[in-house]
Amino acid sequence: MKACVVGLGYIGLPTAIVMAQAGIRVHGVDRSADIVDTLLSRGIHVAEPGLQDAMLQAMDKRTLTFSTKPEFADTFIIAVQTPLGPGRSPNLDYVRSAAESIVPCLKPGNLVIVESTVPPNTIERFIIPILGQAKLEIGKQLFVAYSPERVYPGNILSELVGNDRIIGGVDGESSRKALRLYSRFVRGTIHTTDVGTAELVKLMENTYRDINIAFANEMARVAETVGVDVWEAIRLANTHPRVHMLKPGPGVGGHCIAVDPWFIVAGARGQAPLISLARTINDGTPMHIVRFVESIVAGIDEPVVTLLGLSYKGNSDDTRESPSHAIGAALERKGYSLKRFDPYVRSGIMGNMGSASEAAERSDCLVLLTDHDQFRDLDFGQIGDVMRTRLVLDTRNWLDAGQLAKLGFTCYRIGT
Ligand code: SAJ
Repeated sequence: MKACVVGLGYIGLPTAIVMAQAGIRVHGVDRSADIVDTLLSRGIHVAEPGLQDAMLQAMDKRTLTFSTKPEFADTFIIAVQTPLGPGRSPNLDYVRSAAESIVPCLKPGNLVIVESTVPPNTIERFIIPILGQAKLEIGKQLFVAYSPERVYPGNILSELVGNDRIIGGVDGESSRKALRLYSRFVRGTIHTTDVGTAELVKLMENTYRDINIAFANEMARVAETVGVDVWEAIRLANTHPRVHMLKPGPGVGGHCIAVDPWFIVAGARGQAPLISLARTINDGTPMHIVRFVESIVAGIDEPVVTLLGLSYKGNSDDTRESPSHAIGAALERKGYSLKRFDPYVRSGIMGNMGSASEAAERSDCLVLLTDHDQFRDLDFGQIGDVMRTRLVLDTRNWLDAGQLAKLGFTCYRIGT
């Protein structure tokens, strides 16, 4: 069995590696020569625990190869990005060129699986016509399925194997063939369905999370207005057996949850007002944080603000769609001097400084944006000593407010 994985990003590369570990011969393809060169020289461009070691083992066993061009194989997996295009419409350019690139390699009996997140009906209306150029009869000579990735960045290797998987074949035989492939390395339950349902399930999962985060963010503002601590209220609400509220924060980042709900809206012809509203609430949250900061530092002459955390979520170096971009830019537009520190992001990138103390020097207010574990261990005594004014805004309820107060800080938390 040989598989060709097209797209070696944070889904395609781990998938190729896990399949190779399961004894499948895998050829990984990326159109970026830089990425392929990095991998061939045993480096890695995806920061994910354990990934590089697993990749090197597979390369050493010669079950994993890389190049910029697809090769003949039994199965082709498309795992390229689908960003938002202008007007919040899905940009399928990468999926199109990935599908076109495999057409010359397709032979009777091949299976093509799309893992990229796509709008409803993309496989039937967009992918099948492209694959049709191979002149193979779908369901008899060429088999096609959609199987969305569901892994959690930071825990990808274990979730790729352990999570349940959804497979939607364009027909029964396509589903069965895809099931046989994933059964080689998935330990979770594999659920088969039709292709349209599989496409929608993926979008629903991330939209479910987005809507629930929007609810939490809205409740934080309600709590601020009525004078209640939202964190305590959420903790207590979650003691109800059927309530599982998520957490408010500085906004929703990453390239999945902040993007995928728009894929539903784009195809829903006005039937998704709740989804649009949730997106709008979450997209408006960074400006709420900016107003919060303004109110805290009001009265300070030429305030200096320090952002703690630039990545979109804790213990990650990923800054894509991070709320820190919008918050930093808006504060700068308003004339604040800004300093930034994130232990996971390389120095210099986005103005990132070498240490928290350096970023806090002469600062008036720390704004904690990311729930990195390391931030809990910072020496706030030393940090306070170099600050001009000891103010903290915690947007994640992450720091020990009592401890900070003892060190002379005035602490604010969103949602209180
Ligand atoms: N966030 C909150 N409050 C919360 C939870 C998250 O404000 O209670 C924020 C985070 O800080 C972050 C954003 O939401 O900025 C998204 O982070 P996340 O950790 O919820 O999810 P992602 O984007 O890293 O990964 C999601 C996952 N989807 C679900 O949990 C339904 C993952 O399983 C998907 O594979 C991934 O999207 C994807 O690629 O689609």
